[in-house]
Amino acid sequence: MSKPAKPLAILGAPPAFAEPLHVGRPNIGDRDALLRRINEMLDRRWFSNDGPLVKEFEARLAAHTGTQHIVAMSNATLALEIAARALGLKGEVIVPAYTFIATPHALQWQEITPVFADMDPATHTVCPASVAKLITPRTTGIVGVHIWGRACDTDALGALGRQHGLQVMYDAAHAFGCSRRGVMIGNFGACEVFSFHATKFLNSFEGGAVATNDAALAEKIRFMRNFGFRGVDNVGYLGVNGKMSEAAAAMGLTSLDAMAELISVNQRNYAAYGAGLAGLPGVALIRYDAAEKNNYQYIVVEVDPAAAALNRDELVAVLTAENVLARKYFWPGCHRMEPYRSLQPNAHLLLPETERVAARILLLPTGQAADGATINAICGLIRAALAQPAAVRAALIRATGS
Ligand code: T4K
Repeated sequence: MSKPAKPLAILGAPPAFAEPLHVGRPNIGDRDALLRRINEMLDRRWFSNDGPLVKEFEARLAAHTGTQHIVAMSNATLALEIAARALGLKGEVIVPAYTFIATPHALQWQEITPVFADMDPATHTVCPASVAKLITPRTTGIVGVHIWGRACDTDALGALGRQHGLQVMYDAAHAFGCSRRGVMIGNFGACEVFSFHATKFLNSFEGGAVATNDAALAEKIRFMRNFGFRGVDNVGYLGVNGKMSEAAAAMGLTSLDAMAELISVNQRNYAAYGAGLAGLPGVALIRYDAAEKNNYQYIVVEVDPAAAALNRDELVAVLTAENVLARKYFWPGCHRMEPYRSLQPNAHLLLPETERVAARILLLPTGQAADGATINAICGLIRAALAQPAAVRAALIRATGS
């Protein structure tokens, strides 16, 4: 149970936290081990281009996921672009509207049209029935996204791919260390893409990787990552620079060493939020299937405006005033962001669940930067706000002058 909260900042009290509390504060593993790796890298004078740290990182990622091939990249967005190109995607590709903007951008950047499918509200992942309705003669692929590390319905998406001759790949930016029916993410579809951005529980400052069990695809992706070079003085493909640096791999390896500890911190935080928010009408933490592996890196709260005393936006305003920078990922949905808003102005008509759920979600701080006392205080603030909705609403109206 959380402690009684102090008076709310939105009602004129000082904020609960002097410094902003961010969602996505990076985890740091063993600092000395990181600095040792960086020092060794400096001594070697080998900073990039498939260096020993990148090779070690790839091998350890492969061991963790049980995937045959891992190709480390400078970030997940570029990894998605390279994977889509290596798979020959063109024309139209079906993606969820409820995802980070990088998923459709990686396609649109290559003049492939992302076609937005609706979500399954139970999992927040793409709804296979919605995908099926969007397949046209121009469709070449499906990109599923394992939102919050909860796996897509890979059986249904795989079946659609086989039935219609489409490539199926996954944006697994959230899903390193997660499983579906006991199989680690990294082993589904033609390939899967991880992100190791600073805000991910396992980070390499910036970074990503393509995981695949297809040797020919992995080889092609490796060449594309390095300008298409096939040995010295010979370019065999159109390529780009998607290489991971040695410094990034040093951080990635240091994160991997700490992975078990980072997941247990996230799990502990998830349990603390669960206890702190228990019993609040209309306020629900999303559930992670205890039978699967999950990294618990996101604290995702769904606020039902019909049952909760305040809606999501009101709660975010309350928390922001306290210096708790809750985020509304992935509102308002990619279809409502440019260039898609202009290119596909009617997309929302086919996305009722995305529209409904995206307006309810808020994310709260977790990871090593959030301790038990912080989480208790945040839950106390939410409880206090929900206990006095009329006062909060009046304060919000005064603040916005409307
Ligand atoms: N696919 C999906 C489904 C994704 O979610 C993402 C990225 C991608 C693909 C692409 O992966 P990468 O190309 O990035 O590898 C953040 C992250 O930048 C982004 O990586 C992530 N998803 C997304 C969910 O969250 P923003 O625009 O919210 O970033 P920003 O700068 O607001 O950072 C989030 C919070 O973290 C802020 O409150 C500040 C805090 N922060 C951030 C950084 C970088 C820190 O405290 N320290 C830091 O160093 O996207």
